Amino acid sequence: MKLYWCPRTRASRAVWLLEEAGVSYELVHIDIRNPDAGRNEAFLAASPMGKVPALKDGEVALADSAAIALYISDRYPDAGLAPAFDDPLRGRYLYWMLYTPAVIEPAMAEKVGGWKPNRGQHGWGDFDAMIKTLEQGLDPGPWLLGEQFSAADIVVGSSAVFLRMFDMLPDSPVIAAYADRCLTRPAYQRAMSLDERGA
Ligand SMILES: N[C@@H](CCC(=O)N[C@@H](CS)C(=O)NCC(=O)O)C(=O)O
Repeated sequence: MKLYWCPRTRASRAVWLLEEAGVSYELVHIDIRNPDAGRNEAFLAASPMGKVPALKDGEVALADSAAIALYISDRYPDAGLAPAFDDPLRGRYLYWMLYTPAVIEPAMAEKVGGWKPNRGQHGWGDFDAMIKTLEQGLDPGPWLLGEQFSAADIVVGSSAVFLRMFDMLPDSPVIAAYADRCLTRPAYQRAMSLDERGA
């Protein structure tokens, strides 16, 4: 399996995922910060927009960190990162899995871009609603599915870490504690050290 990756990007989320899954993989560095660096064809076949992370697993090629998280947790079910198809928790898992690309990231763009919030018309609600809804999703916690850690926590938890890193997290003890729980996971720490060493 090849993970097309660049340090200090959303690709670190996919490294964390693969470390949690315990699968073996190779990191292929794509230098997204250098527009003159040639782009690997296999990478572009997996990632039509030329964005990291992207993955090649045998015949399967795909990009987007949430899509990769869905793929890995279903393809390698022994890792226990996703509720089974007939588990009622599956609905909640899918909702939160898409929360990062569908809600958190557009809401972050709203905040950074200074866009006028429009909760009714914007698919992501607005930044404040995004934060409040996530706080509710973490009640009672400790994870989005309660006691069960899942790949949705890798995608959303890394967003919580990014929100704090970019100084965008309002006073939210619930989300701050969630981000801290993510940081203590051994797979997260291994992933960050790989990200650093590759940098
Ligand atoms: N929705 C995508 C976003 C990926 C993304 O925007 N990656 C950035 C790095 S954080 C990238 O590759 N930028 C380079 C470019 O767009 O040329 C995901 O979650 O994987």
